[in-house]
Amino acid sequence: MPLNKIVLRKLKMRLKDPFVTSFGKTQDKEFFIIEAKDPDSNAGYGESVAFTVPWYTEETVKTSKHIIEDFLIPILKSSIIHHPNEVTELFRPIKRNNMAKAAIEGAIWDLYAKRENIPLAEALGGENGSIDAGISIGIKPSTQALIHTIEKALEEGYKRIKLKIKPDADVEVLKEVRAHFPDTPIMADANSAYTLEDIDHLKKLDDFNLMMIEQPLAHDDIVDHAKLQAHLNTPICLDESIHSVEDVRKAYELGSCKIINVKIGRVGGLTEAKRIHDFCREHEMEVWCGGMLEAGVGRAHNIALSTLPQFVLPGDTSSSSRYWEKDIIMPEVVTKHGVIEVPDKPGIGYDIDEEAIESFTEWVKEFPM
Ligand code: OSB
Ligand code: MG
Repeated sequence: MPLNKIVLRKLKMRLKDPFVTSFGKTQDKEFFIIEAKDPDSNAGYGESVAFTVPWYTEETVKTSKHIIEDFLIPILKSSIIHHPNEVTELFRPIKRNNMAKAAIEGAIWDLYAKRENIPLAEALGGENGSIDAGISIGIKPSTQALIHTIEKALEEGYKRIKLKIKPDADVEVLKEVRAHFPDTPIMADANSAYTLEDIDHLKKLDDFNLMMIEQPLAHDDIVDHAKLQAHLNTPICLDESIHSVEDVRKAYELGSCKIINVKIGRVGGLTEAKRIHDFCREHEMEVWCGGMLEAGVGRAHNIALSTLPQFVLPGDTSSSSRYWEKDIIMPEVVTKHGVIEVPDKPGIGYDIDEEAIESFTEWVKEFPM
């Protein structure tokens, strides 16, 4: 795969509504679009997902830039790549910084699929022509506002509702929500807001017939999660704790969770995400694709990944319009009756909206290969 240029483009886009979690609020999304170009004018696109503040994992927009410019691009420059699944190995000498790695690796996967003239979903071994869409709803100022948002999401057809919870907004909120929506598939995401000392409190969540509780305990824990899972009927899903297929294996062996949320950025790219998928398939663990409030390019990658057969639960990939007044891809991602149709064009299958991307661009830097 001949590479002749990498373009690093810094964007800033404003979310329609601030997204609130147990850690704080995100409204302006800053990120990079990576463009990997070959001599035949094919271009592959990747999107970085680290936030400006390291509240979710340790990476930030600035650490991503540092790692991409100073380490990952020089590695690419001095390497020959035959297939995108070699990139993970090439980047292995650089520890962690998975979101920086995934942004580049994603662009190379897209370029590869375009050169092969096949959809990215097919290049990854995907089997499904459409994916089920769920929605992740941030913490709202009141339970009434939350119930209203859930009503709207259900009218739009989303197949499951994820709510954010935290220690002073959990049991009472879920009690009211469950009373309003007795049969809706609902799950709760704590973004590591609890400790094992909260075990009796967390056991109360078993009353609400939740599909799962996502990342209740520390971002770097799998031991306490195993202790907690032994006391809960509700399945635990791990998000922040999972950075690799090795982490999934250990969580599986310890019994730390029953379900895995895969995020391409958190695990260092599509190749590792696929490995996690394969492990889960072999061990009959349910898996779904999480989200990082992505713009269109990252969203398109999530859609392609979600076509793999063990993605048996609806993910957090929703319509572009849920996040943005205007997205950077054409057409935008649309959910109809809770389903997103997977594009059948080569690569990510969506075109870049050049005018839109320009309007959100702060700067562009080019790296000849
Ligand atoms: O914990 O899954 C999470 C958003 C930002 C950071 C972490 C998380 C989330 C979400 C929203 O839940 C996912 C999305 O809609 O993209
Ligand atoms: Mg989460």
